[in-house]
Amino acid sequence: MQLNKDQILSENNRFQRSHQDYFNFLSDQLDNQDKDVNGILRKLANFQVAIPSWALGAGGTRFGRFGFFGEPASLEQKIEDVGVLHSLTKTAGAISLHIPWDIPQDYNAIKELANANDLVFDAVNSNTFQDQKNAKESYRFGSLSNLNASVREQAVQHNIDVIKIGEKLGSKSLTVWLADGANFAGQRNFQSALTHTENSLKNIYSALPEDWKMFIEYKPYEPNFYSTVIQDWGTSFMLANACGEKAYTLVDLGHHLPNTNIEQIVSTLMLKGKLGGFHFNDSKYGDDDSTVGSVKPYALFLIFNELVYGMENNPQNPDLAWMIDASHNIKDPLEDLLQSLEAIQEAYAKALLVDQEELQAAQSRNDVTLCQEILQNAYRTDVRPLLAQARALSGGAIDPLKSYRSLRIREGLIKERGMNSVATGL
Ligand code: LRH
Ligand code: MN
Repeated sequence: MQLNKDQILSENNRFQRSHQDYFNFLSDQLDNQDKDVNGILRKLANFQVAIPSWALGAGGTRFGRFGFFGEPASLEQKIEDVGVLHSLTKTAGAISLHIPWDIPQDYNAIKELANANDLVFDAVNSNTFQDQKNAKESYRFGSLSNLNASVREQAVQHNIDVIKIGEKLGSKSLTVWLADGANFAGQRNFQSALTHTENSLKNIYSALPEDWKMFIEYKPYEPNFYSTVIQDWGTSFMLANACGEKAYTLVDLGHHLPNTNIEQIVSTLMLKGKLGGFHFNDSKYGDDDSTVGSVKPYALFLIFNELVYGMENNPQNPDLAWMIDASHNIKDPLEDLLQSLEAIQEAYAKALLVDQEELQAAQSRNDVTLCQEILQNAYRTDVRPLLAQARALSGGAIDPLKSYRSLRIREGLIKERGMNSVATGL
């Protein structure tokens, strides 16, 4: 399924009048505050978020999975679904593949299909947290950290194979997330686990093409419930430094213990030039992989406030990789992703409204109340007309979710794929 420009235009005609009124009202307000409205619209239009190939079907938990109808059962159908998201939002211009869930059969055909949907391939993700059929070694007791050298070699070789797949697709980065750890105290020697992991990562790093990046993703627990080798940002940061200048830390918002100050972690990593990218999602308890901004929208805003500051003041940190990492148990995956894309753009737009100079001036005077007011005024601004205008100017939908429904896209996918097609992935 592919949407065409006329479908989007006829949809936008329905909303044009009310949207223009809202947008004019807001841009007048912002003009009066000397905000660069066109500058903000440009930044929103250029802000592209990669969609995870593993989040286009219904996820599940160990307690069960409720399939969602018309799921993409092939890599081709996954690319088409991301194409639909990008046609509606013009902010989802990339797909992030997970290997071996998404190994292309025909690389040229896959690249052509991505091109036809105006998509590029973002980071490729390795998988040494599941045993593959006919695999020589098992990852039951870890992969890159495993005590057994031939298990580590198998895991290192898998990552090198993933890089090769990414190279054929034009990807420029590898994301390494390790489930490695222990379920019980005494099960593993922490130091040997970390040392093996560091050496294994260095072996993968040495196979990284010159213009590639390696993202090291940390997580405090799950699937191991006593310790995880790469448990927090500090461990990832240390390993990235040990590997070299092409290695960075990847922040998955769901990979933090309750009440962790993630915006401070972001600020520190940007100052040190080691923040590589994000996996956006939201969570109330653990790694819930819920819709972005559905639980802690203010925390997401504070993170973007640090990102905007860092993007203006930390040239030592490279351009960031923006990705969603979510899993959908009861909602239409495409509706969920449309909401997540909206929440990310909303947090970014609000952060762009923060007068960083005014904030620094208030901070230098220790005017705490004014510091709060500067942030909260930006956060309390309804920026949705800015998002809609940026989309419309890029040929996207003024209201992607309403148009997704009124264009009956899910019904169309079910007609094409049937009720019981199942997507590979989580
Ligand atoms: C681990 C994780 C990682 C992916 C997986 C699908 O929790 O966030 O980024 O490999 O989800
Ligand atoms: Mn992740």
